[in-house]
Amino acid sequence: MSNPVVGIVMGSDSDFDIMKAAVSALDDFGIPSEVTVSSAHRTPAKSAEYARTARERGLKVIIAGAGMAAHLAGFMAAETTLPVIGVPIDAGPLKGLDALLATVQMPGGVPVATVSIGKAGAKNAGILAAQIIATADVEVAAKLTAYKERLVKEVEAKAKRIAK
Ligand code: RP5
Repeated sequence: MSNPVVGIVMGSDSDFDIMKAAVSALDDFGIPSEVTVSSAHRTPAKSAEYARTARERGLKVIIAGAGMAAHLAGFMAAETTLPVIGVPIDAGPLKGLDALLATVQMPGGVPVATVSIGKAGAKNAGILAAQIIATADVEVAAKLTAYKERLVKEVEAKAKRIAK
């Protein structure tokens, strides 16, 4: 199996049920990824080290998912020049709005590409990472084109099913 090019990090194992949508999306495009748990608050040293060494370890994109006061993606973005995609997780009583704001509201100079809250966001994070990889990989680009064509066919089939 080839070396991972996308690092998927989450603040807790309780995020995995949602974050596995990012793993599957990358698997579907044949992009090798690695998965770990690391928290901006509970294991700050591990999170910083992960982000600092990501490029030299061969990663091209980091996907960081966290809930509540979700600082993981921003924390990683502070420590790397790789693109960081943030997935806000609906893990607490505020149903992800807390994580969305904490992830998306980065100060100027340290971007985090924030996707939607929860499973759709995790899936989109995987697809967005594939699109970033595809800027320099024609095979992945072709798979993305085929994926878009599948989406069109699926919607056409749905329209046919309910049309009157
Ligand atoms: C965040 O706190 C994690 O990303 C998770 O979404 C949330 C709850 O974590 P656990 O208490 O379930 O470990 O840091």
